Amino acid sequence: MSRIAVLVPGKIHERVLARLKEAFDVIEADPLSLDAATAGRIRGVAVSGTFGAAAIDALPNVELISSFGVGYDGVDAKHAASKGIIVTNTPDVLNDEVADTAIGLLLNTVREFPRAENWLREGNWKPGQNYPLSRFSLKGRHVGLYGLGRIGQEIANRLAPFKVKISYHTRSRHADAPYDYYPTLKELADAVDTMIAIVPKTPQTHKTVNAEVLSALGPDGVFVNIGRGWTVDEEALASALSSGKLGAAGLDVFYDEPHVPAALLNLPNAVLLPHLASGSVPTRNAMADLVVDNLVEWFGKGKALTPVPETPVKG
Ligand code: NAP
Ligand code: 8YV
Repeated sequence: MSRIAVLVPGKIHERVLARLKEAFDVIEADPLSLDAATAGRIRGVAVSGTFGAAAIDALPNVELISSFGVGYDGVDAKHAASKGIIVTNTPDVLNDEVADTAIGLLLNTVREFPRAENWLREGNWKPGQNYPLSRFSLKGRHVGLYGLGRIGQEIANRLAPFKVKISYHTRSRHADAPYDYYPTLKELADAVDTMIAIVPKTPQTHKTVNAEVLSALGPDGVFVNIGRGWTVDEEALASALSSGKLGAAGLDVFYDEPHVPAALLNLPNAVLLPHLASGSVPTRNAMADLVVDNLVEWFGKGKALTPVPETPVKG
């Protein structure tokens, strides 16, 4: 009997490919370039990146699209749902890694550790010469979390021992969260001096961190983004950082990756990382396993492990 065909439309973690090949007939191709017979054989997809409506429509018998990453903004999940197709993502297995990165990025931004290390490596540490004191400290800060989901809650858990005050903004209040809730992002920004964004890329979050929000954080304010670059007006951010309206920023994500605007690259008060928050070998392996396990469970037992909320309930 021939094995179930699974399409891999582009580059993906090598463990996904290796494990898929043990269980499925893996076809590595662009869905729009397939002949009708091959397209008709494909029942599953494993994707890292984009998989839009045209790609979905090109596969008449696809049942499940397994997406690498917790953010699945590259996959047209609504269109898939309208056709009864399941979309899965990789939640939870990366919470700790991403939350750890958020804390590291926050400390690097506030205390300037990357700049200080560069200063040392450039041979500037000589008798009588010390790196200047950092302008900011984490001590006594009031941190506002824009997003208090799976990862946001882990960031909050890690912030508590730093003895900072924690508040948050989401659309719905978490009755059990011991933090002050602000019903709008602007109200949160007015109340805090430090903001960490960890919200998904949706039409509602587009450029919500704008000039008004950044000014509200103020000249001693710090902004960290570990969610999606989509959420930030990058021009307004660069302008606020260069004019001193905002103190400093730490960014793991950008609007048009891998493009990082020169206006940000040139700023001394911005710490910039290449979207690596989940990027350790163990965590990426766990994400890869979940991508494969969703396909294996669906085709073996008729139940997807981690369907996204848009997906029709099946199995
Ligand atoms: P999650 O559990 O779904 O949490 C999302 C949070 O965002 C919730 O608290 C949600 O609360 C809030 N939110 C959503 N839309 C909002 C809006 N319009 N206004 C205000 N709050 C809103 O997701 P997660 O697992 O924590 O992941 C969050 C995102 O982080 C992912 O979607 C991904 O884009 C990003 N991420 C980035 C990296 C990286 O490498 N840098 C790694 C992992 C994840 P309400 O629904 O109550 O509004
Ligand atoms: C990954 C992420 O880097 O999970 C997410 O939403 O942004 C990151 O963990 C990305 O998905 C891998 O391409």
